[in-house]
Amino acid sequence: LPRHAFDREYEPSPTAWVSEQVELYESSGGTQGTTLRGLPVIILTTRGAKSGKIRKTPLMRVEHDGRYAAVASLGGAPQHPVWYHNVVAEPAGRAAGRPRQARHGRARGHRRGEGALVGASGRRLPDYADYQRKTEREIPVFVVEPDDR
Ligand code: F42
Repeated sequence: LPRHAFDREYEPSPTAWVSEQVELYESSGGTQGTTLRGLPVIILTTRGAKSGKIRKTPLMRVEHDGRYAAVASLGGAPQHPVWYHNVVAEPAGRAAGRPRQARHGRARGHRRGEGALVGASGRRLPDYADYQRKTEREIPVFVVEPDDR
């Protein structure tokens, strides 16, 4: 889809600090709003499984073998974030990741029980290990492939 098609159907997150981060990231061409508590983020774009609206979700930029791992942690909440279901329904999303360079990627399929990736992200971003301990569900991890690979 051309970029304007995404933008026309874009529905900002109802969570103000989240939609403000996306707004800042995009209006600055990926030079501001690039971190959360000092750690880099990506902006994952999905289509709402029910509404068909374009949703943009900041996520931690967990790098793994030149790819990103999108971790559906939601702070260790008992349920998956809504964007998880959007990715399952339509795996081809987009991710803008690098400041200045605006790398886009595609989420290609999700992998359950991705022990290695959760381990890797857990080491890099210790919060994820804490989140996993908080919840009964297995926190899903998606592999987000940059387009330039
Ligand atoms: N969340 C994470 O899970 N992992 C992270 O690593 C992470 C990092 C992060 C960094 C910066 C930042 O600003 C936020 C970060 N977050 C992270 C939070 C993340 O951006 C999301 O806010 C969070 O994961 C919650 O995602 P969510 O999809 O559950 O969002 C809710 C609040 C939401 O927007 N809901 C919408 C709504 O209107 O209530 C619906 C969105 C939607 O896709 N709806 C579907 C549709 O079809 O449009 C269907 C809804 C249905 O009924 O099924």
